[in-house]
Amino acid sequence: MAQVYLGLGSNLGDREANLREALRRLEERVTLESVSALYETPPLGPPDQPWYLNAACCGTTELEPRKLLAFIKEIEREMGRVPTVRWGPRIIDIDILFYDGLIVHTPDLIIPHPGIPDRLFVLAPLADIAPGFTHPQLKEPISVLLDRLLGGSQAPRRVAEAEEWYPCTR
Ligand code: PH2
Ligand code: MG
Ligand code: MG
Repeated sequence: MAQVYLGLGSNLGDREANLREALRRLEERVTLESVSALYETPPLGPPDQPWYLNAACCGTTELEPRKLLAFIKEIEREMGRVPTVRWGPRIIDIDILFYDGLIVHTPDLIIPHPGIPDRLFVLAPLADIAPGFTHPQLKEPISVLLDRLLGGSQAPRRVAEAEEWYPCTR
């Protein structure tokens, strides 16, 4: 059994409903322990696309990393995600952020997710559910990574608390 942290994003259609649907489908193989607040964030990448809603969750799973990736890709595909330009708009994006303290470096899977220290839209929701989690390569907790990236500027806007948008059963 592994503990995993996942990042979720959507900037097309009913973004909140898409994130909710993704979590609902994830629950088939991932036992959710916590879900972050919902954040509205400006797009990283091509600027001519809608703002994103982003969130993060934590859960346990029996799936090994590669199987978890395949499961996630299947959910993205079933929800109607179509291939587009790098960092282009998408109905749903689910990224493996951490898988226990594991470090994986293969062409199609990198864990921890390489964008974590540079992305407010990942760090802000992650800090809700795992402020003390130490990044296995950077050896620093999420809260420190977030504070450094913020550098005094404002955190992304919280648009809904966890209980409001995805009340967990536990
Ligand atoms: N995901 C991307 C590219 N750009 N921008 C925001 N604000 N949020 C995202 O989740 C995001 C992005 C590629 O996965
Ligand atoms: Mg992504
Ligand atoms: Mg992705």
